[in-house]
Amino acid sequence: MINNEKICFSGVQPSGNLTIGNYLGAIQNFSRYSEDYKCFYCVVDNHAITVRQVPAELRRRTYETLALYMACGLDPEKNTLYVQSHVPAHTDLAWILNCFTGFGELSRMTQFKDKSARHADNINAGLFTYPALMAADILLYQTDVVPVGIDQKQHLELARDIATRFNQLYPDTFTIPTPMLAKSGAKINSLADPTKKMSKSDENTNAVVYILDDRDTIIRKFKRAVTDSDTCVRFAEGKDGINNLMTIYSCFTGKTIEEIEREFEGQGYGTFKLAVGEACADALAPVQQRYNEIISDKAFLEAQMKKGADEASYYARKTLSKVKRKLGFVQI
Ligand code: ATP
Ligand code: LTN
Repeated sequence: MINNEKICFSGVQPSGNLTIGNYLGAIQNFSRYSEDYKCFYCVVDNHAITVRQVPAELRRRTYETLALYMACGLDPEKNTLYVQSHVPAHTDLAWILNCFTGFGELSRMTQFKDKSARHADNINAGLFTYPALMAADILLYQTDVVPVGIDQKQHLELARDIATRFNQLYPDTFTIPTPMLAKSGAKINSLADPTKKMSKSDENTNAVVYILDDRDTIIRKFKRAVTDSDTCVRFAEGKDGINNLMTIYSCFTGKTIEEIEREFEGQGYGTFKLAVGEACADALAPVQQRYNEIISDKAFLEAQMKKGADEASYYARKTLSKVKRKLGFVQI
């Protein structure tokens, strides 16, 4: 608790251009917690270097991700918005938690298995121990809730296990966090292969709709989305492409699946895909407009980074020094 408010933490990697998966599964939900929780939203650059990054792009995307947080409605006066590497307590606690995390546990993480298959030339120790850093991010702030997409649920469960294990040895150290998945939108799939998650690091840019894509590009990408040989817009098993488009349409319009089925009864996929593209472009237009205003003001963004890092450090240091005291580290 901070000032009688429960605590919310989440993070996004500056590892690529953000997608509507990041938006619907995570960032859009962040602002829902702003009113009733003390929120920390972090740009997790330490996580991003578990796969190789081009330095100039990493730097640019760090600014962009912070600007997008604000453009998506996160007020820096109400939320602590900051960059992970500006608060060294994250990596400090991560080392400690590494010593409380099992090799077997880390070996079971599906993200590690996926990413090590995709980056077979660079299976580094950071990629392997990444969930301990993620646990540190969360536990440093005595976090109660963590809004994330479904792909992060396994990491959250591990964070809970690490915290519980630590608390058994050293009672009352960490709050046990709860994952908060979006009601719909917790898993948005690729437009090219709708059985797989839409991912910002996908090489096929047609499979992915970026938050900053312009209207024509968005509509074109939805027009090309892979569907099936049926013609009826209905949510059913085996219709992964249509199910995904219906989920996206539902998230952007607030309509239920039943309402969408009725709306497009007797109409073909072409009309439906155009409607999804338009709904998405309409919803993103105000975000893009705010983003363009914010991103051009680098001094403002840097001032916000500094303010966020100072605020976050204050709370992070409290937990870190408690942990070190409990472990028996000499503090001077
Ligand atoms: P990468 O491709 O680099 O692994 P990513 O697109 O998975 O990146 P992250 O930075 O790892 O993005 O994720 C940020 C947040 O967005 C997380 O909470 C994650 O669960 C959520 N998220 C990412 N992709 C999707 C998706 N396709 N559907 C719903 N939520 C998603
Ligand atoms: N692992 C997450 C990003 C992330 C995160 C976090 C999310 C790092 N630290 C803490 C929630 C809480 C990802 O790859 N999407």
